Amino acid sequence: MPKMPRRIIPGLLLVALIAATANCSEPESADKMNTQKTPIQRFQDRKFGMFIHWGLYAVPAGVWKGKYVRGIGEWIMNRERIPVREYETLAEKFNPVQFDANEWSGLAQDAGMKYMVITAKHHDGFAMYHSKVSNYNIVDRTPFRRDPLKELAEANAKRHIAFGFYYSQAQDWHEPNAAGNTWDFPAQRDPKSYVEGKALPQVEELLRNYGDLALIWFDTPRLLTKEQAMSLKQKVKVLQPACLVNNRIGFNLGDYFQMGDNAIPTMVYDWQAWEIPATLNDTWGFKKDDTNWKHPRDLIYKLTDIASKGGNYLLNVGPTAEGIIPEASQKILRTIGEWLKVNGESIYETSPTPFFYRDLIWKCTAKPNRLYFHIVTWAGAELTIEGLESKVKRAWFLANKETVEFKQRGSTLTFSLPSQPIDKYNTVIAVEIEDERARIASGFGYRDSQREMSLYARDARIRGEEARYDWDSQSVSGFLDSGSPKNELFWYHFPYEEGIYKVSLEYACDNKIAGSNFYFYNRRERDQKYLGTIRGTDGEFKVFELGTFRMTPNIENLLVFGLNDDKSAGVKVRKIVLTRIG
Ligand code: FHN
Repeated sequence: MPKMPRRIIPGLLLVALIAATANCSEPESADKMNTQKTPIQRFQDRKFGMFIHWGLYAVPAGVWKGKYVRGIGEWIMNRERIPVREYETLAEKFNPVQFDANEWSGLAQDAGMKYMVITAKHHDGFAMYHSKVSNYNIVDRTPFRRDPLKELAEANAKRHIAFGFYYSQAQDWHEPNAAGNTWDFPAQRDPKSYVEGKALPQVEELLRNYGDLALIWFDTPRLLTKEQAMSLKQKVKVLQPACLVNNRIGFNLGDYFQMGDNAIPTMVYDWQAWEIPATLNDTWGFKKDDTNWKHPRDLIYKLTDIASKGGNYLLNVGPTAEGIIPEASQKILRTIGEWLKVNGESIYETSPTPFFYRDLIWKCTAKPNRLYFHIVTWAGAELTIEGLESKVKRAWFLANKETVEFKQRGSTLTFSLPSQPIDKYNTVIAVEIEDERARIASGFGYRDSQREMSLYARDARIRGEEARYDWDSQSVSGFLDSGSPKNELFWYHFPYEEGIYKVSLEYACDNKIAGSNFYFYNRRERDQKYLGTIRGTDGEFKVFELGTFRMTPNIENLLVFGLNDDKSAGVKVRKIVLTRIG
């Protein structure tokens, strides 16, 4: 990931080319939300999208030759080093007769998702559409013989859901000259012949034959040169100037920035448009044994948190080989959709919080003359917001439209609340303010309050088969040593200023299970590392200092807490606090 702040600096060739196409009228987008806005603004307005990983890997669904295969489902060919000739035979078994484009598109609509991105070709190299470039595709090789992407393009256009394609531009395990397949093709590669012979012409097919596309979603650039990446971008911009490309095209050529998978940053990221691809369980492609579904409360929280930090949430479903989006995913998505039906105005077309968050009680999104306070942990009879200088005219709950009583003294705003939440997941208070943009008192703005910053377990990306977040104790536990992957909590943290920070860790541990080793480090600056031993706390939450860390403003900072031990697996980790001391 690039340093920040950064600008996208396209090569001269690309500049010339885009200038040459600038006079072309922008093609009509399927998304009619606001044609006055630029494609990137329309992208940012959508906020919530459906990602679909669907391909031949849905046939084994995480089990190969009777053995459960660890890791993400769509990587099964790579993990098991399945020879091309053997993997190809999965196509004969792929017959998703229950696929219904209208149902999938309708589910996205019910979930309140404004865009959809589906795998046209993932790393396994199999095209999920009718490609003339390679007959390794769903129409020519499977008994299904239909082009589901064409059907989805039509279904989404009817619903005004913006549509885009995932395309694995460098990894193609089916091709000897692409990146990734070292078991069939150990010899040296000629990526040029793969890019020119398959990737570029397939991207062209997608741009020519499926109507107006909102974006092409490239992934894992590996092996490709800058010139090759630029030729892909050119292809997109020449054929559909309004079609965006994501930053995983490589070389900072993207129209918008991509966070890592499931990687929610700890604070507002306002340098450019961005998106987080995320899973509903622990895989992208369908795995029949993966039922570690995230709770709708967690997902509504994440959607709110991401919007409040300025990003988009691209949430994945992994349909089965029969063409069904798993029932559990459907249920979860519809619950989110119900919440959005009532509270959507606090998410879509919003800009990020003007405030710094000091606790886990509320989040904020903004619009001209409006603030939305999302109460994510019910605070009881009152909620106090410090630092708002703009005069509040009125306040009301989005859930029932009822007025919320408030007092405003100086820059302290206090709402009177009922004892119980109005919405069981996230009660939103809409506030009308006199100023178009909220005026925030010095020391309370999201950029100027970083003396003390808490990294909560709730906001961490959690890795590990058994590790789970518990909302009541606000902590993660279950650090059982299950081999691979490891148990880790990740925070994507980019302080706005360079400094020395005192780091402390808060956890609770029963005395009898204490004693295991843990680590905490910054993956970008590996010398900033702490190794420690879990101590007993009589089961109470206690704070332990881990020393001082130097941190620079870089989006590549990745703070990692790790513990892999059956003995202390039950330790409850609540948060890490960073206090600036120099
Ligand atoms: O390797 C892929 C993975 O299979 C999946 O498609 C994700 C989605 O963001 N992208 C890559 C890993 O980052």
